[in-house]
Amino acid sequence: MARSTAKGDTGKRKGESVKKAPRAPAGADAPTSYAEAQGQGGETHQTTSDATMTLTSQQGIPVGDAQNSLRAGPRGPTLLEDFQLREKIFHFDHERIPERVVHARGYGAHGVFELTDSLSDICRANVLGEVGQQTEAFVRFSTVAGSKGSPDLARDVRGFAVKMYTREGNWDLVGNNIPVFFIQDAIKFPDLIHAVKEEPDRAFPQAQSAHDNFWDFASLMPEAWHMVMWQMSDRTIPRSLRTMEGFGIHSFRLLDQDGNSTFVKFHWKPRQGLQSVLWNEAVKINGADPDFHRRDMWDAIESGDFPVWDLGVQLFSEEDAAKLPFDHLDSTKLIPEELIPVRIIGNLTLNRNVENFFASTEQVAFCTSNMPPGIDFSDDPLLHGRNFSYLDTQLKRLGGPNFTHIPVNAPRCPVMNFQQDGHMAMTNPKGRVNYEPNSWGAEAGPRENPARGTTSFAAGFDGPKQRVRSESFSDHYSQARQFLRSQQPIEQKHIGDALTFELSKVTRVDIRARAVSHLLNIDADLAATVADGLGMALPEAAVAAKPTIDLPTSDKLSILANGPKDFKGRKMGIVLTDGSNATLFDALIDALEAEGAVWEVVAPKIGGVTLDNGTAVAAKQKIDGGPSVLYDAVAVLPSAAGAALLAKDAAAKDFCADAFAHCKYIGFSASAAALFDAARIPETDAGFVQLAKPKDVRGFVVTCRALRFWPRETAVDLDAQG
Ligand code: HDE
Repeated sequence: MARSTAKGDTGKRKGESVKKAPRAPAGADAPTSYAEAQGQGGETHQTTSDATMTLTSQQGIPVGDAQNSLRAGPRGPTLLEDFQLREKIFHFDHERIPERVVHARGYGAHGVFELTDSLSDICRANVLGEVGQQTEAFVRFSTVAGSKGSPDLARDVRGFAVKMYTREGNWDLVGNNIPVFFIQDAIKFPDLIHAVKEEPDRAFPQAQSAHDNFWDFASLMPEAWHMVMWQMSDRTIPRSLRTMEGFGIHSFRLLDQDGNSTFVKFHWKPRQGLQSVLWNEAVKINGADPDFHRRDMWDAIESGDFPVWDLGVQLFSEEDAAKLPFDHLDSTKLIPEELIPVRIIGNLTLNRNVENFFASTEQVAFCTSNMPPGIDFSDDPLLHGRNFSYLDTQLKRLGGPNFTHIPVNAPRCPVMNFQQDGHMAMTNPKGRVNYEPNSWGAEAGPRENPARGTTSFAAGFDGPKQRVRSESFSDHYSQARQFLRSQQPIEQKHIGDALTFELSKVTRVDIRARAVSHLLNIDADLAATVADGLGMALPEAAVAAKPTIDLPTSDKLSILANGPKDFKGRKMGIVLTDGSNATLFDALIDALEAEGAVWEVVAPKIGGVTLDNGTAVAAKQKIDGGPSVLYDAVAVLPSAAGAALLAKDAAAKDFCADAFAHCKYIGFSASAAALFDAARIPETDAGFVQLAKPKDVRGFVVTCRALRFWPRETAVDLDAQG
């Protein structure tokens, strides 16, 4: 056998192992250096300017053969001398950084925040003062409990973390898609997270709260039960990251030039409207497309359908706060919008996908204490714990104190101080001076600036030092009841179904009973429904620190009352077969595109179909790869022969049966009837729209704006559907 040797950069070799060296893709915009290829700027070491770049080691040493390691003879041992092999494997071995201890599974995108209404009268932060000003932003959405590779549709709270690169430094609003939290004091956070994550001996279940440990903990923590109501609602199975609200949760302070304070709670409201999936659907989406949410976000941004959220603020004074029937410093409480309205002051548009997931989404480091002068903390004890935790966790995750040098974390305004050195320091103070005060005149470097710098609200404290929970935090059930009763009946049913499902996964009967004992303090009917669903007798109500009071209901707490007004950005799955009606199909896609909706053809073969006028249409999904759970509505338009064929196909029958069970609007051609029969769809209802002629399609798309035909749900009643 001939030796494999590289001969110059033509890559010519002798004998049987001759292979061409891989080439970088040619193209006018091919990067000319590693640094450029990484999008990180910096010095350019490689000067090759044509489109064919030479592969190099990390040290810039040109590589002639990247296919074979250096060995003593063709069948001999590999040599330690092979620095190319060692460097490549060494680097690979160190590719992973610790995943986040919570919120490990996440997805990020770049965007811009624009202020539309100035708060300059009450807040000195520039980002909230100058109307029309645009501030670069990065957002990372996440689930909480699952690991990095867990599925997107786990029933879980979603993180909604926004970094705004303001002119006065980074402002991180690290929120969730639920406006309250499980616990009142940060010291309980490790317990909460340990309880919800996989159980430590067996390392399962992954990414779900439906297990003994979570419900054991929750049932011993009365303060958790407001959040539990939200968690068991459809808020935790959103249709898309684009259709969720975001909340800063805590009260913060806005400070004016004179140090006067106004309390504020932050809200992100999606212009896309609120929308969720059903639990039975979520379970199936996780199998069909575990990346459902990230794919949806990526596709929307790539197609130019940029999601937008309005930023709203609830502003209130110390006196307003004193009049609230609960303590606003307690993160298990929200302030209903009916009590303090949300004022919209700006909007956030996500308009650019990341170029590299690791560089941006994985390395982004949020910290609740990142806020420009003019925004300050309230005394929420949860918030103070977070301020410590986030900085601490970045050190562990990103490996040193210089994570602010990573492009996604670096402020866009000047950074000037005398902090230096440390692992991976990319910038260091220049010149001789690295301390202050100093007397180096023109070279003295930056100095503090009382007029521009951060100030804290001058709150006075005179209480004794003690470990104590304020009496004002002790009403645990009234807002839980308010949330439940603010839901529409179908949403209330989902909460009951979800509780029943989750508790049915709890093996210890006493834990189930203790959980239901809290429900008795929230709503007797809900408790009875869940107890019945579990097949158990009603327990005694949990001992309540304070009796539950009836608070007025609030429409803003319902998803269905705050849905979209159109089908824009939603996706239709269109089932076609050979011989499907071309005029109908053309009319349908015209109507969908006019609405701003997207569509995919689902066909028996991925190669596509030939319509009745001879037109070939490519398929996006083969029928078993595109189940109806991936779509907001479906159109089933087979030819008669196609329907007969599909009627024998399990995936095609599931497609229809699930679309029916999940209350989706279904457009259909007359010949689809054979398939519906085979799918055992009992009867067509008002959620079915027959598409006989092209003029029928517009009405169908308008019907789809309602997203689901809910009356069907009570008829179908999927077992354990949440
Ligand atoms: Fe977090 N949380 N958290 N959290 N949190 C983290 O920081 C923590 C809390 C939230 O996309 C960690 O960088 C404590 C509330 C989001 O990178 C960690 C407490 C809210 C993200 C941490 C809370 C959140 C995190 C893990 C109780 C909603 C993801 C990785 C006092 C307002 C950010 C990291 C991203 C991440 C600690 C409670 C939201 C360990 C101690 C309340 C969206 O620092």
